Amino acid sequence: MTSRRCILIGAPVDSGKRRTGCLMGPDAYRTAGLAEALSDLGHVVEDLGNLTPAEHGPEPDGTHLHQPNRTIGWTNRLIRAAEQAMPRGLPIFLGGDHALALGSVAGVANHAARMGRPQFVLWLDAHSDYHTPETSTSGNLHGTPLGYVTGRSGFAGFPVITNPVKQENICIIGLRSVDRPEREALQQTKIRFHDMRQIDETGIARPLAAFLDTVAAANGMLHVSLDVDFLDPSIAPAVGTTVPGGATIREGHLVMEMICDSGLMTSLDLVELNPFLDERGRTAQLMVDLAASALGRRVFDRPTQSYS
Ligand code: 4U7
Ligand code: MN
Ligand code: MN
Ligand code: MN
Repeated sequence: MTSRRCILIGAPVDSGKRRTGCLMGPDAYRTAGLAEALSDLGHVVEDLGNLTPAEHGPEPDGTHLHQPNRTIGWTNRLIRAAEQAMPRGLPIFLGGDHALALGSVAGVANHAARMGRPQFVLWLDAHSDYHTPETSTSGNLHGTPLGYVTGRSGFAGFPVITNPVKQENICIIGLRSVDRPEREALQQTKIRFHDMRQIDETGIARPLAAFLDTVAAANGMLHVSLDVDFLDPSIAPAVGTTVPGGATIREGHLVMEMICDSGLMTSLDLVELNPFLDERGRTAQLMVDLAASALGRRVFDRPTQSYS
């Protein structure tokens, strides 16, 4: 694959849920050798270090939401970071919990709009993260980024979404835990979603290939958001929200290898790693290996494949 400038952006967001520890994620990825893995593949790697949230108000009393204002601060900061990085290279957002995607996706979508190109999002997750602050019963904002970036209402105090990602430009793969209000809302949308039962039946390559074809046909920009809980907890234990029945190591790598072959990925989130829950760094290592697959690591070179 052609050499890219990979811009590592540490985003130790830990406000998206109550169980803490994701703030250690960026340094776990560094310790697991992310920069070295990417430079070994011939890429130029630039590490911007860790961001801090933009200035924000104190947390309000009497709300079911967990740390909304800190999350607003992060969102403002990450939109700016994404907008600044996109013209220079391929940003890799090192989470941090999935609340970071409120900012990363909103920011890359602003850049795509400036370029006059459609933004697409591939969401690899056990959960659909399509809540709004109003529909969320947990009050955990890491369950809301797809609701936010598609322009759902209910995000009072958050930066206004100027370039919503079109529903039909989103594909979610890996689902096995969807709350009732999310399921009912999701079924009214044009979002493509594939649960694990479908993956069992068709394999993971088929729905992914169909989505990548659509992105290519539209000359789209592709943001990939990889939640650790996409993977089965037996291979990726370092996550607060374990749901059994997730993707295998090979399914994870195949997704990343196909993304690489497509040449379409323009930005990437690595989210929800909680190193405090890890076993000898194996989840951090697996996430680094998956990122390497997305950026060209392979056993043998193959001619460009058509999967559909
Ligand atoms: B993650 C949940 F209730 N839906 O809203 C919620 F099941 O970023 C989970 O995908 C959200 O890990 C999970 O709290 C957010 C819950
Ligand atoms: Mn998620
Ligand atoms: Mn999840
Ligand atoms: Mn999670």
